[in-house]
Amino acid sequence: MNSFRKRKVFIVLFLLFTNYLLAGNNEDGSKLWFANFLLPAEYEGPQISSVVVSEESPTFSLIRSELISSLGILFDQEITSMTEPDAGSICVGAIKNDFIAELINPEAFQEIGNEGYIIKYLPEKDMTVVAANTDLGCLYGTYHFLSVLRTNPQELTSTPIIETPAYDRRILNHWDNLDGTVERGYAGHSIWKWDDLPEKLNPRIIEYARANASVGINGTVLNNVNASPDILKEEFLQKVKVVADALRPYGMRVYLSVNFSSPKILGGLPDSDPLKTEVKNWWDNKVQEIYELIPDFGGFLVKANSEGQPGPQDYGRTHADGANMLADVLKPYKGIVMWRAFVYNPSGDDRAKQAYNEFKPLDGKFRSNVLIQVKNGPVDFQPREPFSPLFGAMEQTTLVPELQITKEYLGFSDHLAFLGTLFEEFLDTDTYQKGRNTTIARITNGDIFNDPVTAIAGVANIGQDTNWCGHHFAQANWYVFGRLAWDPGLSARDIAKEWLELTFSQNKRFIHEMSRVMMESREAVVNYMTPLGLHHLMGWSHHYGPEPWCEIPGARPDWLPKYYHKADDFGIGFNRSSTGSNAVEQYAEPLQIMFDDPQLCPDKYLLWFHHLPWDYTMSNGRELWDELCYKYSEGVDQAKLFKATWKNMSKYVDQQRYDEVSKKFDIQVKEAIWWRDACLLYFQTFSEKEIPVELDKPVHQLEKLKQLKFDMTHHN
Ligand code: BDP
Repeated sequence: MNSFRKRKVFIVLFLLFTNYLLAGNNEDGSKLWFANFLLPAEYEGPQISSVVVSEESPTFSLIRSELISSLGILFDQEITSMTEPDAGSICVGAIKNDFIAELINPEAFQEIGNEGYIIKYLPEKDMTVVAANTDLGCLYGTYHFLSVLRTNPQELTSTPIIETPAYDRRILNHWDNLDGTVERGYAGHSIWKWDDLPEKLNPRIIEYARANASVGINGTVLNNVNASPDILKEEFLQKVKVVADALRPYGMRVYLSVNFSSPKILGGLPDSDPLKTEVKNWWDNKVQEIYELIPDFGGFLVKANSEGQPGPQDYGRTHADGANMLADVLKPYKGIVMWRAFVYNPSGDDRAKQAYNEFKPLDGKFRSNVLIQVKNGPVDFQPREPFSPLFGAMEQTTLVPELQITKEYLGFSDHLAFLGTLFEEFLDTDTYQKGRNTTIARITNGDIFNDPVTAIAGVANIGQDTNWCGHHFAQANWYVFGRLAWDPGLSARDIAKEWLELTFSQNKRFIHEMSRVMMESREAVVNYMTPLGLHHLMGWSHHYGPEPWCEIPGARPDWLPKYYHKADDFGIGFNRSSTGSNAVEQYAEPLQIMFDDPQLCPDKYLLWFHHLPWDYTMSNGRELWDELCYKYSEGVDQAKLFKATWKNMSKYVDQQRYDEVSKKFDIQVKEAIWWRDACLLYFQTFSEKEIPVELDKPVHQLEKLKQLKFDMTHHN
């Protein structure tokens, strides 16, 4: 070999080696946001060599082992467990413990409640203290300490960190069926593995509990809202008990979705009329049976008289009659009822108005342990919707915001769409219901109304896939739900950065570039799927891909895209203004006036509230048709840019995750183009206008797109 070639080989080998060092070993995503890494050389926070956990309980022993193993990795040294604190110790304990009281002023504890905590570094002693009123508070403090140690250690030595959660109940809703499938799940089968229970617990359930506790999630509804009555059979309750026992040390309480007809189906009663004594007795006995097995059981989630599910209206009773009966039965055990407001009926003129119309008149009629669970938007978890007008309108009822973490309408687990921006936009929206700055977060977390208990729910995106959520970046949606449920004041951008650091790499360029991608990603999906307030354009039943033309003989009209986009020769959009369905009336002023007038209505909601001519002049001077073309086009460009950005990230991430995410971006770009072409070509048949010449031309033909048939099996 001549010396030039030798040098070339050497350079190639050298590059491969450095690449290997930088990228580290392959990661399969199973570690979630607990990536193993050493603290960087420039780390200047406390040096920790020992752990003192002052008390004993299952939760305290978790805290001890978590600190020993995590700090051992971070400091790359053995961390000892001691009984007396010393310089270099981290001390964790509850206020009732004398030695913690000596280290931290006990008065501080009055404010932090049952789940809050204080993290304080004592420079004169060189000790870090994590203190709380309860062992659960200490657990949350421990996880927060570990996260701050990795992402922002200066914070630990500057001022004490004092945290309390905004919502009392921060709950995941699993739409897991008892046969192991997951409704709208795109990450494999259910992690509960019901068939193995009660004998065998899936070890992943412990990791799941740890992950949830690390972001402050404290409850989980185990089964689908389209609930099988079988969940309440003795055989299943034994399984539920085993899961509940496993989750308990992590502060996770178990809840169940129940089928309103259970007394009839399981108990053999003639019906399930909530006002009948024998029906109530049946529930009484069932609830007693549950609490004997699971003393801290959280309560029920109920989807009633919605999409074919049974409910009190089957017997001429109201939602309040049904919810209150269950609430009375649960009350002695401090259980709650989360009753969903997701109701709509094909006979109404506008689906977006119906939940409000049914529930608003019931305000003041619910027991104090009934919480009404309301989806963020008035229709159904679309890429963008205005908020549901119920928020703020029910002053005497506690409302639970329901967010969807699984991406039923945002590209399943194939597209990168960071939902932090969606959740933030929603929680920060001012409802104006009680004057200015009555945001949805403040309306629902007890700031504005005096709710006895508050809650927030997220429909989980978790399954048996090795990387838990189907797409590596979809883990961030689970993470951000937890973080915002704890503190809705946090910014989505900061959370994205924090998650990237904990999950992938501390490299500044990587975090900068990828947090930008994450922050733009949901808007990109809105642009290439449903810009300018369009909604519900997706495929029938599976909800994947564009089908704005969809027609199914005999189908419910409100399940078809045409009901929503109303494209015709004149224009496009749903007239919900005062000249149309008047859904705007359900909002407080000044929103009502704003939404009602196309000149004042924000572009992002324009076609949600208005049916406008194709040549309508937008605020930027473009014609509506052109603007639509620009938006679809922008979405495709954004997806392409994400893919290109990721291409430059290979040196910062391991090969396996790099490759897997690359493949997802290939799909995302391809499907963004599919969405653009399908929607523009179809709407063009009405507008009869040209796509602006400066934009990319469609690559598909409408007739061919209409003929596509899907095999959805690979998506589950
Ligand atoms: C829709 C889903 C459906 C759910 C329903 C619900 O398509 O699978 O059962 O919401 O929330 O988004 O009850």
